[in-house]
Amino acid sequence: MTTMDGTAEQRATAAATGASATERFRLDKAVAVDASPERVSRLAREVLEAVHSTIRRHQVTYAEYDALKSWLIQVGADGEWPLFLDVFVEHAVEEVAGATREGSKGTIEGPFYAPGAPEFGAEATLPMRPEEKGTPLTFHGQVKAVDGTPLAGSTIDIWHCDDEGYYAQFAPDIPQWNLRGRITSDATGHFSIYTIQPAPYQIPTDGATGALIRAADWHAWRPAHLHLKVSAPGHQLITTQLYFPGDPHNDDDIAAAVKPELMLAPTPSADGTGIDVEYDFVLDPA
Ligand code: MBD
Ligand code: FE
Repeated sequence: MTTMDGTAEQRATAAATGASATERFRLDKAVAVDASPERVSRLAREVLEAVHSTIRRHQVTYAEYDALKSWLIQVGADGEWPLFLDVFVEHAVEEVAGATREGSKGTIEGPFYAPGAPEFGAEATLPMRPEEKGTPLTFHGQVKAVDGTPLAGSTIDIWHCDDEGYYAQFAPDIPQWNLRGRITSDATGHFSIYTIQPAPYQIPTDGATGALIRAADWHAWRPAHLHLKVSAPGHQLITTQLYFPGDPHNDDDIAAAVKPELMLAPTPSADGTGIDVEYDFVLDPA
């Protein structure tokens, strides 16, 4: 929903979305990492030194220090740590993690993945509401190894927002698995997915992350994207996103997650009602 002044109406509140994303993270990812005291000390010290030097360089005042404190408290109160970190920090972690992979490019996961989506064969229509709005999208492709061998029985776990920018399980009144599914490639590694084109996504503007964006006069937009996790036995899982040419925010994604290799090349569908895209995934050996 975009109003005439270009701001989206908020149907999902930042705090409700944040609470869901925080709970999701606690269930799936909150594991202890086995880091040595030396590594913890080095990383923590360097981050703190960067903060100290920013304070000195810009002569930060007590009023500004207290504004920072209130803001950090509010990020937690709104449950927005997953959102804030995935939007502003995850891209650097992904860059490091993906640097040595030969196969398809990955990019950030973001805060809205939910494991356990419904499973399908090689040809699937994603779960959607009877009157699901949006341009019909057909997505074909093949999963291969780096040497070109087709990967039969690989899993394409796809999730995306609806035509208004809302994700099932992170906005109210959307069926649990809407626009989410796990597709299994056929004997030649191929798959076909029928869905609708997702809308550009505006991160919640009514929470702490939105307050920072407003105070800094940034914008809150991510270009329209499909999220995917592609995996096959004996191969490395890739987490990625795919984008649509012409989106106004492909060049200034607030989450810095767009890469040229992740741009789709849609063609009009044969019946003229939607678009077709083709994209192959190449997985590195495990
Ligand atoms: C999203 O949909 C998203 O993909 C990311 C990375 C951050 C916030 C919302
Ligand atoms: Fe997203």
